[in-house]
Amino acid sequence: MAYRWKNTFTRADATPEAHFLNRRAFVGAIAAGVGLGMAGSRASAQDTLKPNDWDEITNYCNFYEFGTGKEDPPRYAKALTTSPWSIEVDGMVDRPGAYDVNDIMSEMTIEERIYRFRCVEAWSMIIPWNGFELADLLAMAGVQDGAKYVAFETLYRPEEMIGQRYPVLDWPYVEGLRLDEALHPLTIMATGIYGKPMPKQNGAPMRLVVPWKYGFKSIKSVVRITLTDKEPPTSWNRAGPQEYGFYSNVNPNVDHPRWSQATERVIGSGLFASRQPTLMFNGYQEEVASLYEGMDLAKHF
Ligand SMILES: Nc1nc2c(c(=O)[nH]1)N[C@H]1C(S)=C(S)[C@@H](COP(=O)(O)O)O[C@H]1N2
Ligand SMILES: [Mo]
Repeated sequence: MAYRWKNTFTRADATPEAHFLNRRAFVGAIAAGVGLGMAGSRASAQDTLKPNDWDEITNYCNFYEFGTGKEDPPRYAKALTTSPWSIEVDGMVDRPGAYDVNDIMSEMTIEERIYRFRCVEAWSMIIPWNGFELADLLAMAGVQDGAKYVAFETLYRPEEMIGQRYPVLDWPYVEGLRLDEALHPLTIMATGIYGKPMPKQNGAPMRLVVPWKYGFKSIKSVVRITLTDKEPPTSWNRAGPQEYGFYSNVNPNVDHPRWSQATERVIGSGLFASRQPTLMFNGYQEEVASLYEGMDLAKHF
């Protein structure tokens, strides 16, 4: 197996202490470079990131299923029924099926991960997610040899998702990762923010978070995960193939055709919103650069 396999799953404990301890364990493991083949300097910096506050994270959203304005999701996502909720895991897996999100969560170790978040529109935040590694969910389903990609799909329910009544995107929203990206320990399924359940506008009950890629790769309110041997279609690539590639790694040296990606507007920095330089792979270069060794990142944008 080219990837980490876990055959035991720790029962999640949602107490704040457990979040704290698990987070410390994660940061400690990274600082020591355990199993990740990396130096500690960059990753330990994540412990010093100062998160945006709750109101900023939950009131400035992109979730086109509820409209295209930043304030639309907070207003309209209340209509979404998030329980019961299951995720269909299918394709090249040993144990396909509809996994109830509560069952998934009870099998997973929920950690806090404070990550940079960089939207392709050139704004950024720091978000204290709670969640578990996608690799653990994939191990639960049993990835078969030959699988090369993971495809994701968001709920399609126009009765509750008013944005889906308009052909802004080809619904349902779909995304994809290469299998090694999906199995990377930085890639998580997020189940909450600030120790609270995931707000509906941020992708309840469970959404992907891939911190070194532009925000649109972090697909919300996931209902299907498919293991496949072919590169899956992605919503924004279908909508604008010249503007949004499959990889969409944060890269200050490869501009969007219509704007620069060299800097980003920091959400919450006040009236005269400050800009800061955008970091290669959104600051996760040491952890993920090896995934793209030998690739022309301007071609595979
Ligand atoms: N299903 C779905 N997922 C989505 C989107 C969307 O419109 N629909 N928007 C993406 C974009 S462009 C961004 S920047 C992030 C925003 O996440 P946040 O609102 O939690 O900050 O969600 C991503 N995931
Ligand atoms: Mo975005």
